[in-house]
Amino acid sequence: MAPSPTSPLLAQLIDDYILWFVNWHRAAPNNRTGALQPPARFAIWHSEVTKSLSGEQPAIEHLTTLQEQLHTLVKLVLMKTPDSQAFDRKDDESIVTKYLELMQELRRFERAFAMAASNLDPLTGLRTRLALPQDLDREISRSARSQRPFFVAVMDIDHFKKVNDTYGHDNGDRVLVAAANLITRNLRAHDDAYRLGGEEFLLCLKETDAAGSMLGLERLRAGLEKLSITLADGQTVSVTASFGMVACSDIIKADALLRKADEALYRAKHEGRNRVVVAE
Ligand code: GH3
Ligand code: MG
Ligand code: MG
Repeated sequence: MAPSPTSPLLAQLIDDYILWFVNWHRAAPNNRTGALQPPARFAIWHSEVTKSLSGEQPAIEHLTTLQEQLHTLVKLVLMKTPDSQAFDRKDDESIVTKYLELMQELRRFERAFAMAASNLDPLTGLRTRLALPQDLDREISRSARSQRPFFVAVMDIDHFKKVNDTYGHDNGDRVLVAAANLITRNLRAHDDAYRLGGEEFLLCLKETDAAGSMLGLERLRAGLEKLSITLADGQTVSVTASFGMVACSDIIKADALLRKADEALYRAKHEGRNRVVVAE
């Protein structure tokens, strides 16, 4: 999902809806016309978000339907309630229920936008690949200035498809979370970790030398092999991963660096998996 400019507008829209609801409750028995007006910003937000996202958007259509249902319900109840009379309790409850449903949906959007804007992967909490090119370029120039190398490793879980096929996609996700948590525990303060997608991760190791980063990756590899991951039904499973490591000591483009790491990973897979291979 695309982040701004829709996120601030969405926050205002949620505020508008809280206010709208308070007004609706004050509408009985007076001030009925005000309660008929949906917050004007909904239409603006709706058009912004549709423009910023491509393809079919069933979630937004659902939200629009909820919004229309709520306001139709309000109109009907206002029409059937005689002036100066309180709303029927059942009518009142059905509007409250619809309003809460709409608010929950809006909050879901708010969380999704916040997550997208933060460049964090919702499943594992690691960084996504979106921030990677600019992070790597920054590291490459820093390393050129300081004449100190840094190390990039691509990590790919072995035979992960078999985990999904055997235990289901949800359990596959549990394995990904467990692997990501292990990566986080193994990282040092200035290292970075990314989820590149699927069962692939990228580690950026700094303030170390080739032997040090090899040792760190080896520790991670052995740690994953030993890790007993609990699945939804309580049974446990273990996985291994292969690593392709590359040292960055020259001026090099980020995509060339990643290509070298990928080639080393390919060799690690080819040579039997569950190992760390250093790029030539
Ligand atoms: P290899 O040892 O050669 O890496 O084999 P592999 O099975 O790990 O690799 P392959 O690329 O064939 O399969 C990767 C699988 O990862 C296929 C895909 O369904 C699964 N996958 C991708 N993203 C996710 C995800 O977010 N959650 C889960 N559970 N599975 C995912
Ligand atoms: Mg893969
Ligand atoms: Mg794999």
